[in-house]
Amino acid sequence: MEKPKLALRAWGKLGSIERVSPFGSGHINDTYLVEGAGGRYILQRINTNTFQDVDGLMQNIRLVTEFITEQTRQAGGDVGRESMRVIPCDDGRLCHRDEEGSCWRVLSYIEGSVCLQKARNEQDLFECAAAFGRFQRQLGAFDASRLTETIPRFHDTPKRYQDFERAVQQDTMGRAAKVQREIEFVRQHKADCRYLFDLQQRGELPLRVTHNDTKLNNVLLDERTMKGLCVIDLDTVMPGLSAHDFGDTVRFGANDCREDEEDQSKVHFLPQLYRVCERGFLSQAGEVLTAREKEVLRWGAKLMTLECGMRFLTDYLQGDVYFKIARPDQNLDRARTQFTLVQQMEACWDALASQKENGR
Ligand code: GN1
Ligand code: MG
Repeated sequence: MEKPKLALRAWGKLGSIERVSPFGSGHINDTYLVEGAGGRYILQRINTNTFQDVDGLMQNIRLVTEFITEQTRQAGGDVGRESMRVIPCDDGRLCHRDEEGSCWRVLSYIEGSVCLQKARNEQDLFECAAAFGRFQRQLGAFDASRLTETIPRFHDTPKRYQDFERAVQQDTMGRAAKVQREIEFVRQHKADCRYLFDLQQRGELPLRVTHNDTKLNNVLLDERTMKGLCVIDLDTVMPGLSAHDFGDTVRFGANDCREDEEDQSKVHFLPQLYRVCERGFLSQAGEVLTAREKEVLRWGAKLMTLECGMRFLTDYLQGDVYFKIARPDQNLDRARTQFTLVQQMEACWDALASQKENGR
């Protein structure tokens, strides 16, 4: 625990620190809860392999959180709890670089909030989807050109496919032979990878300010009412597609399994939960989305799940260098779970059409 405590010296203004403990379950950054005389805070070490332009990233977060805070104020909401705040170091910088080159930041801790790994019921999932729908609506008037692209081509699915093929060709760990079935599954979906990308290129889908990592555990709920309070993990806020934000909520939430389930017979995509996500998301974002955007939501669900599976499989082939793992084969299990979910979405594809499309 020495390094986090050392880093906190850059925030003398927080007063004496009593405890620093690991917090949350992110796959990329290291997160700690800081408790001290001045209250509770979140401390994070930013993964600088993943995020190379930390200053651009912190600037994005500052711009977006300030914008949301202002929107919340105007709507008469609870400013202290409905957006997180970046707490600058004593010298005014948004993050602190230590002697080893690690970057640290401090964020406000939202009191009376909970973060769930799995929805306990439909209402939890509805609140998650609604929180990301609201995020998109609140940022509807934000000029996306002010944002740095923190991970270039983050949800460029055709590019993710190319990265996957390269990892298969290189096979640096000698693992490809073991996962031929999974490789084949991805290859059968090569053409699908282009679907939303091409629509956007043709001007049929607009670029919006999107969150790009819209899973349940990136939303804080009020511990008393269990209503969505605030969206967290803003590292990947960038210009993007609304279908992707909707889709990642479905990927993580519209099922009854863990993301890294080892037993594929326990993995079930649940269409009724898909509808809950759709209702929740549209309850907030519906008024700003175009008819075309609403029509392609199911593609967002399928492609975010496929893309995430490709990324886990790519990382497995490359030796688990990107996503944190706690056990061998965890990335392979994560990939398999995503592919099972894709298959099950395909099995009920017609039923996932937007209500309007169904009514035609
Ligand atoms: C990562 O850091 P975390 O766990 O919120 C990843 C997402 C993946 C997700 C899979 C920057 O998010 O893209 O969808 O894991 N974030 C980054 O659970 O790559
Ligand atoms: Mg996260």
